[in-house]
Amino acid sequence: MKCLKTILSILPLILGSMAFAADHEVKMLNKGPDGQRMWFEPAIVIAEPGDTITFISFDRGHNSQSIMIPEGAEGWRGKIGQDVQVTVTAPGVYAYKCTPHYGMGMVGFVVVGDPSLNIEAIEGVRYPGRSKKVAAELIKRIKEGI
Ligand SMILES: [Cu+2]
Repeated sequence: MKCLKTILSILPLILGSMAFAADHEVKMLNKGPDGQRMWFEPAIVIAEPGDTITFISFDRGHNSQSIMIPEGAEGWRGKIGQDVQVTVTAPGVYAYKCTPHYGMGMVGFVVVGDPSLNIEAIEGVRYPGRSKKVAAELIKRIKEGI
């Protein structure tokens, strides 16, 4: 009986913490909504600490791998052609890529809380090929508050 009481007393704490964590879905696409080739949709996710991001293998041949993340955060490397779920805890901006299509502009960002914490480091990344232009446009939007 004591055990049940303990469970009942901590249950609201468990449910409470779950209720605030949202999941954000990002589709990995061959073609974006504006005709972009090789695209994460949405390319910018606004999240809160504790939220999860699920990268959906909508079209084949893509993955999601972190490039530059806030201090104290954990990086990730999804397998090609598979969904991957990431929990974002540390505040700041997370930059990630699709490994095979990075040079084709397949790059994306997750903003957790205040982007100014590490936006300079994110801007300092040497994005290859078409990602340079795509990242610059997305970072501009992040700085302008989307
Ligand atoms: Cu890809």
